[in-house]
Amino acid sequence: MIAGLIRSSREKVSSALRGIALAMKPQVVFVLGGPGAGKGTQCARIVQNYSYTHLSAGDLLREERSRTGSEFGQLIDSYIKEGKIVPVEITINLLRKAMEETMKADENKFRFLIDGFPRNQDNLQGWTTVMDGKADVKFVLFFDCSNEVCIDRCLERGKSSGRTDDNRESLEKRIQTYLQSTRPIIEQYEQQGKVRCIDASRDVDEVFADVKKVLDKEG
Ligand code: UP5
Ligand code: MG
Repeated sequence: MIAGLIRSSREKVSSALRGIALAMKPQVVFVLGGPGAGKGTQCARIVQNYSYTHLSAGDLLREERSRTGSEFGQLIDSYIKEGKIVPVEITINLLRKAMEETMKADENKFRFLIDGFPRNQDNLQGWTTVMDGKADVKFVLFFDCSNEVCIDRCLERGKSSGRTDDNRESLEKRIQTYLQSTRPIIEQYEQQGKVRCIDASRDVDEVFADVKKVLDKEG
């Protein structure tokens, strides 16, 4: 009987350990930079070459905006057009759900590129409240690009993108928001030695060559 009990507790412990091994803590790289700096383009390249899942906060918000029955559709729509930052409760829920679904579908997918987030203090606080201890932020990949280049790229894309914020008026607001709210977040991470800065004004291949150097070194 005692042997049976020991065997059963051993089995419980080993099954719990298996559970821990399976539930890897998400490893996160925040991807930041101005509007049109090339965050999405470079994340797509990274996904082709490394085992990361790309989650663009902007894409998740645009999906939620067009989801039938979403109670936030109109709010998201007006925030995006105005280049303002959507309240974090909405964004963090979308990110958390996307991370959970990804890991549930494949336990090996625990590395995430979180693109376009956190953009302000509210975002950062929301992340800390919900994710502190549950995910590790490895570093911030910062695509550094002049405002002029950013604006030109988005205006060019605006000819065919259908994005409601790829027009000069929205872009000026997006740049202002970026300078006032997002740059201080990047600076905060910089002080912690967590920023990997990439000159994003060059062509896509040159930028990616530098991205590779960072990822090959730091995973
Ligand atoms: N392009 C890319 N790289 C190039 C290169 N090296 N040389 C020449 N051209 C290059 O690229 C933009 C365009 O430039 C493309 O046409 C590309 O081919 C070309 P892309 O890779 O899309 O740049 P990206 O930095 O991803 O630009 P994006 O417009 O997506 O940046 P934003 O940060 O402005 O947009 P996002 O989708 O993240 O957010 C949109 C809005 O959503 C925000 O303004 C905000 O209102 C809201 N939002 C929140 O409220 N909270 C969030 O957490 C996230 C978003
Ligand atoms: Mg993008």
